[in-house]
Amino acid sequence: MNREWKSLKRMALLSGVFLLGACAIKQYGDGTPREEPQVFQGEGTVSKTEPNALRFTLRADRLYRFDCTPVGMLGCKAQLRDGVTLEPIGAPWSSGTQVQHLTFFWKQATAGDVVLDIESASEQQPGGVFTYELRETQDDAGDALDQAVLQPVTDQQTSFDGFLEHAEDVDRWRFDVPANHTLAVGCTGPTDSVAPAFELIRPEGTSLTADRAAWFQSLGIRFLAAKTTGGDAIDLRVRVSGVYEANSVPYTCTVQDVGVDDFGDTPSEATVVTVPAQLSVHFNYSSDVDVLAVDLAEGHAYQLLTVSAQGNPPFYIGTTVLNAQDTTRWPELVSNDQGATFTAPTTGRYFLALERAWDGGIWKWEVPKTFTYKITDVTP
Ligand SMILES: [Ca+2]
Ligand SMILES: [Ca+2]
Repeated sequence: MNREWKSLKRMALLSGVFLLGACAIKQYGDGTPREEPQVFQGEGTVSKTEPNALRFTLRADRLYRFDCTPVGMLGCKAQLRDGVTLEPIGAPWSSGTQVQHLTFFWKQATAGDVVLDIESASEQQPGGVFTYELRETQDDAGDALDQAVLQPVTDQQTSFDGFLEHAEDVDRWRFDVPANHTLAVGCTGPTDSVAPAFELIRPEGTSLTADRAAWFQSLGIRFLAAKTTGGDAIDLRVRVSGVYEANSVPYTCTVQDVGVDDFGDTPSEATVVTVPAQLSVHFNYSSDVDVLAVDLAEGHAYQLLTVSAQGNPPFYIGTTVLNAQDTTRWPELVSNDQGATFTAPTTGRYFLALERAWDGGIWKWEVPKTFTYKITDVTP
């Protein structure tokens, strides 16, 4: 899994040009017939002193996509201008010199001429040749409830590409997830410093991940997970963040159904177990919580012990004990080779919430694992 994530990331980093070119355009809307989309293609030359001014006659109220591929110059820089006054429209778009292919989008409000001044993105190599394509396009996914675009999800990691066409763009993708299954999603941008913001929501808009975000630091990919108890759809909402704001930027999202949640996340969903108990517990994702309900006797001491498949205690587990009313908590009792010992102050129902401990120590950043959990009465 580690390797798959890494290779995904490497692919996203190294093949920016490929991703830009391969980004599929999906249609949504009311199906009203439209005239054939405009497409312009060609090539041009940039000298050391003069940009190449491309002129196009465009339609009103359309989204346009411009692609520039440099040949013998270092990246592309483009300034959009009004076709009559030649006044600049917005700031120039630049690919920079690392990802040399430039793609950007703009909404053309009125019909008429525009001019695109094309230059090299670097003064160190100011002249050269470029090829371009300008075409009418559509947002790849809308943000409204009925504009989400369905993406397949399986128990294997799969990925798809999207585009934030402009600073206000919000894309909504939809996944059908079986009841009590956990959906895991990570989205990356073309470089480490350019990543979109994303969250998982219910189709009607409630956030499922506002306080459940987790960071797989060793993989460098922010990874969100959520489940629906009823098997409803889960939506992924992607929007600009940070340096994205000045650009049109592609992104790649990886999705996986990481399986059935073996134990509920809250006391109301807890599985009742009888002491002494020995059971297998699996964390579906890094912020999964598995809650057990136990009946304990006043003054009795209980050992809470975790054992991994290798026979060692998995130190990244912590047990938080809650009393039945959730008025008292004993947080994150340690899971070392002795286990934690909990002495019940009164006879009654307690909840044991097992979750990943996020303290320092590199072993606590491991990816989710299955372990054995033992509850034993060790009253002297
Ligand atoms: Ca989009
Ligand atoms: Ca759980």
